[in-house]
Amino acid sequence: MTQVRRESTTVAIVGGGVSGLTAAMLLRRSGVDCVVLERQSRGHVEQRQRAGVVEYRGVRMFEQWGLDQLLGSFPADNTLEIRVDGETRLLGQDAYSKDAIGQAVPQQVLVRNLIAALVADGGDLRFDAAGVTLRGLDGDRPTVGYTDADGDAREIECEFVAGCDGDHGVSSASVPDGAMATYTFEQGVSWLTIMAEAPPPRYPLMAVGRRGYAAQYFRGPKASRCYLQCSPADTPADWPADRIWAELRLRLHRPDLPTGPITETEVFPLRSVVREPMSYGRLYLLGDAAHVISPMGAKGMNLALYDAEVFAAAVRDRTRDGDDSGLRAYSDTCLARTWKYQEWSYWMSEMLHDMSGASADPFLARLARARFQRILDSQAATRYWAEMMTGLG
Ligand code: RFL
Repeated sequence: MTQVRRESTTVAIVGGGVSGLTAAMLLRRSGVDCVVLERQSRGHVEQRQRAGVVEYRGVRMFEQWGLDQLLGSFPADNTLEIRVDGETRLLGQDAYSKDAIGQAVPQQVLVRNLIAALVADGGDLRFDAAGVTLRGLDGDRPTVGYTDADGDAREIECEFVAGCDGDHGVSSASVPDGAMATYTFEQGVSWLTIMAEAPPPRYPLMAVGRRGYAAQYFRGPKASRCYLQCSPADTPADWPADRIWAELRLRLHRPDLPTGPITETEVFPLRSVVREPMSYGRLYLLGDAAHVISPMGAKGMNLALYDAEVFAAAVRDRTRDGDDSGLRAYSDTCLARTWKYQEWSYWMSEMLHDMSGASADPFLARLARARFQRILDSQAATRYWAEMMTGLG
């Protein structure tokens, strides 16, 4: 029988996405040992396209940890263009929004930069880690088992496990029944998500109107992320490139929309998930492992960054000063922010879809338009919008 290779570390991090890599980076900065176990290859995680903006709070976080070089050099002010039946409305033109500028960073660029910086710093990143299992989470020394890229069985004993492996990962699934509540909400709306090699608009562009919701965002000087509200029964096969571009032109009211090769499409049901509490014994859930949020408010990656910082600071305080108050408060601290942004993303998502006729109820459609108008008319509502966009809310 082949022997299991055993070793130990302070924090075993399961998942090498945004939350896992950021937690690893901040832990290393704090002098805390950690090992990252990622199921996929390095090439795979470096290519995975998703989010695109680090909000102002996140930019400030990277600056405070001396890591702002990881964010690249595309400033993103908080301006959003929303076309309502073809008429432009600009949000984020107020002084508060102008003062707190985020950074346009395609998620895969941030992931690539984090991996390169961790490798350069001697960080322990292990890709192609198969069959991760978690044991002894309710004891003092949990263990994480896995099979490495050479097929060898390994086991890491640790003080803490950071579950950074997304919504369907092994971390949340390892929590015994009844120890954690899972709140799930299906919005009943689906999007066709599109990556295209086509120049983005000047500002992130959303459009509402009777044909349904649509959006186009920056993902690079010649790369766009686009969304089209679609039937939940649709599949990518229902949306050949010609149909996508024709529909985007109509919904975005951009007859001259520059096109380009479409590199990826997916049909994506809008849903939200929150797990409470975000910890069990020595396991702490971070990012999508703890909460999935509607992409409407562009907050998924930003919540993951927040969790990573709260977790890393709490482990640092515990290992350096014996102070475990941060770890005890971890779940409450992160859940307070999670629910606040869940509410905002839901509010925004419902408003913009109802304005596009998603509810099929003309009364609700008119209420949604009145709600939207309030953001433009009321200084207090404008300020609230800005606080949430910047991540300072
Ligand atoms: P990730 O980035 O999914 O990373 C999880 C990692 O865990 C690995 N893994 C495992 N590793 C080892 N063992 C296992 N058993 C494992 N199981 C899984 C996976 O391979 C992966 O590498 O989660 P993390 O770190 O929590 O980060 C969360 C963000 O990725 C996510 O919230 C955002 O992408 C959400 N999101 C957006 N967020 C924004 O802030 N702004 C946006 O505009 C935005 N747009 C989006 C999005 C997500 C989308 N999805 C999911 C389809 C647009 C889309 C289309």
